[in-house]
Amino acid sequence: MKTFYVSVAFAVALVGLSSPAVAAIQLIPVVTSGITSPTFVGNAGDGSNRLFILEQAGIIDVLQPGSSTPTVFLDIRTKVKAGGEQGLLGLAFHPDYEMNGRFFIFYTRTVDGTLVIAEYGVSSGNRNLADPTEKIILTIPHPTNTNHNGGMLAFGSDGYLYIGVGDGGAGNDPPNNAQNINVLLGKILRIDVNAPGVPYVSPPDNPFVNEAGADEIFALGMRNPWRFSFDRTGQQWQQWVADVGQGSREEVDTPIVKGGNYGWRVYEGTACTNTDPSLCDPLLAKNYIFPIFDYLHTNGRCSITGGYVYRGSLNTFPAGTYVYGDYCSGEIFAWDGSTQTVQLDTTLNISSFGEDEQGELYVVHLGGSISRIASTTPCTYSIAPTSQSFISSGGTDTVAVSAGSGCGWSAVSNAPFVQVTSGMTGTGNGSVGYSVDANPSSSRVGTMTIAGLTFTVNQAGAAECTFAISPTRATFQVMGGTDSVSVTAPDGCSWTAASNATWITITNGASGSGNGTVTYSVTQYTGKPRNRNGTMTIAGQTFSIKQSR
Ligand SMILES: [Ca+2]
Ligand SMILES: [Ca+2]
Repeated sequence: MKTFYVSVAFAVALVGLSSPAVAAIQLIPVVTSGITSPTFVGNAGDGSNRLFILEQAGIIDVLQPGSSTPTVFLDIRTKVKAGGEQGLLGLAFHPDYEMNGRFFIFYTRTVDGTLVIAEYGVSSGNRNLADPTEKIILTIPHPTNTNHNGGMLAFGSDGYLYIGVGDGGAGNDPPNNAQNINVLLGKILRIDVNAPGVPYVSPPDNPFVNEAGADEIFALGMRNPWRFSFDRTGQQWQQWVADVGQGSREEVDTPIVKGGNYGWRVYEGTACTNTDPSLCDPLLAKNYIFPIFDYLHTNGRCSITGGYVYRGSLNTFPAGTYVYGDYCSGEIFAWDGSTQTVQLDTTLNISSFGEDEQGELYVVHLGGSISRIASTTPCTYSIAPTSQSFISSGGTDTVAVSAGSGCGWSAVSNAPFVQVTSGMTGTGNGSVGYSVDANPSSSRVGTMTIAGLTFTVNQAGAAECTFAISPTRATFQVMGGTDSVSVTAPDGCSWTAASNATWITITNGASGSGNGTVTYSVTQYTGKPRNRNGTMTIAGQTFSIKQSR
């Protein structure tokens, strides 16, 4: 963010939003009061579906799912110098937060404005309160100006903590910090916070390890990388940095490559700043990595606020869309890989975007609100059937899912005896396959959750099954013949029929459930002695056959 305008806390007016002619998104208010100058929203990735909100003055709030009233998670206002571009600016939860409770913050220190990366932990007794014990990870002197602090923290797919640091402020980076590999200003840093016994180490493959240059640097040439994110898909998450421009161009850089030089202060976006005009020689252009796009300060635009690549399942945007905004114009943009489009033109001062655990996106208004970005045509889902009954021996079946194009869903079993065997996830219409285990005990009910809907499995239990056969015996003459046996059993109770003699053959009904019939044949008998006796085992009962010559 280039400038925090006067931070008067006012009830956010979500009225007054104007929409483009074909509005695809809308803002759903999540928090509209009780927070002052919010700078970020994010999630802990711990399955709790809570949101965490930063207030610039030095408060982290926690918001329970479904609530609109956050409560204080951590208050470090006494440590933070806030106002303008300074304050509590960044928050990242450790990838194993659910296990270790570790999280990291980025703030500007009281008195001197030094940038501080610090670690905290959740309190041992209450997951909605942080332990106030601070562990300083890294400090970066930032003595000259109050602006261009950067402020973003996020973990990459490599488990390392990435840090966006501004160039130290003023216009045109007077000390040339962003191009100086010996200072941490104007950089993307990457550190390992999992090394035992030390606050951090630099990953051994950082570009300036074992050579000139600060070991923490991952990429350089940044002006004010206020917000960046990782596209959480694929094995290696691609990093997207929105680097705030100076007087004319706002830019987005991706991917961020190790040791890459993203141009500032030689270039602002794709334009030569003429601060170091000789370096803009086209022959030297290969030294710099240019943005994938930049946009001009037209229509009141002045400061990009980086966002996220959409990977949610509600079709809020096409999958893979990069969503971001402009602090001054209030516009929310989408980049589809080739074109920037205005999705919504708001009156918000967009200080940040954020993601929930499902990958749905939020927009943060510095004036004091958090809103979820939603489609104007939300996804709807249905399943058919909604329940199924199984016999005690179990079985397999499928459930059809109906969903709009682009609407994602998942299927999980809530019962240990039911397994989802196919269609664990899908988009649009699809099918879920599942299996049900045999049930040796009493009848039972289990559910699956498919596309957010409940599917019920009813299964009979073998322990409740009683079987009777009628008749229980038969007599045949020399020529043999065919006959049948009736089985009486409760619905869902499965049984089998087997012959125990080579001269008795089951011709139909070798298995069944509930009431049924077994038919069999008896061969001709000409041997000795005069009589022979054989049996079948039907539903656990013995059926006797006597044949006389
Ligand atoms: Ca070095
Ligand atoms: Ca650049």
